[in-house]
Amino acid sequence: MEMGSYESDQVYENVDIKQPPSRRAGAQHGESATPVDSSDRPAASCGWAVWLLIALSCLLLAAIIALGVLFYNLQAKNLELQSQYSELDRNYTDISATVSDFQTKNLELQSRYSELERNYTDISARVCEACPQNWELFNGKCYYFSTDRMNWHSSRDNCTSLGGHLVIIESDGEQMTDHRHRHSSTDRGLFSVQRFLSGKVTHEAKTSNEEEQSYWIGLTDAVTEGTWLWVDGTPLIGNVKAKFWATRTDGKSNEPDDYKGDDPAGEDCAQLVTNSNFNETWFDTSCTKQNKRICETKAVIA
Ligand SMILES: [Ca+2]
Ligand SMILES: [Ca+2]
Ligand SMILES: [Ca+2]
Repeated sequence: MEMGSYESDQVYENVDIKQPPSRRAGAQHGESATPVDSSDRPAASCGWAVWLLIALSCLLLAAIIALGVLFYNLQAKNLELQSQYSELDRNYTDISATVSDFQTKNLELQSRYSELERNYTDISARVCEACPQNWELFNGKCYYFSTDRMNWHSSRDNCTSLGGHLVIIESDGEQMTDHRHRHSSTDRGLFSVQRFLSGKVTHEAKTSNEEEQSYWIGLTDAVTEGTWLWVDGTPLIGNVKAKFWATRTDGKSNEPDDYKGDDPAGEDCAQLVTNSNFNETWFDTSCTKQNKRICETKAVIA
C-alpha cells in the first residue's frame, strides 16, 4: 500500500509540475481551490471574438451590398447620362448642320443681293445715260434748255458740239409721205413735242420771274427768204398744222414777218417764245439776237 501511496504521490507530483505556477503556489500554501471560473475564461473570450467576427462580417457584407447597390445605381445613372450626352451630341451635330446650312444660304442670299444691287446700278446707269446730264428725256429724245444766251449761229454750233443739234420740231420726212393714218399719228407726236417745249419755256419764264423767255430753234430762212429750212436741211413743208407761228393780235402781220425795223437784214431765224397758246410760240427774229437755245439729241434708250 505504501508503495501504492508513493506511486500516487509521484503521480500527483508529476501532475503538479504541469500546474500553472500560481495554482501550484496556492496548493503549496494550503489555499483552497478558488471557485472562480478561471478555467472557463479562454472559451468565453473566444466566443466574443467569434461574435465580433460575425458582426464585422455582417457589416462588411452589408457594406458590400450597399456599395454594390450604389455602384449599380451609379452605373445606371452613368448609362443614362451617356445616353443623354449622346442625344445632346446628336442635337449639337444637327444644330451645327442647321447653322452651317443657314450660313450657306446667307452667303447665297448675300451673293444674290450683290448681284441685284449691281443690276440695279447698271439699270440706273443706263436710265441715267438715256440722256446726257442736264438734258431732259421726252418721247425718246433728249432736250437741253440752255441758261446762257448766244446768237443763232453760235447756238447752232454749240448744240452740235454737245453731240446734238438745234431742236427740230418736225415729223420725219418719210413718215409724212406715208399712209394717212400714219400722218395723224406722227402729228400727235409732233403736237406733243410742241406742247412739251412751249410748256417748259413757259415754266422757265414763271420760275425765273422773267416775263418772256425766248429760245432758238433749228429753223432759218437765211439762204432763201421765205423758204424755211431745218438745220438738217429739211424744208418746213408738209402738213400745214405742223407750223406753230404766232398770230399777231396787235395789228401787225402774223409771223413770220421778216421785220426789218431792228435789223436791215430782216428776220431769218426762228425762236420759240413764251405764249399762253402753246400752238403759237414761233417768231422769226434777227439771227444776231442773244437768245437761249434748245438742243436736241436721240436718247440712248427709249
Ligand atoms: Ca432774209
Ligand atoms: Ca426772213
Ligand atoms: Ca418776226
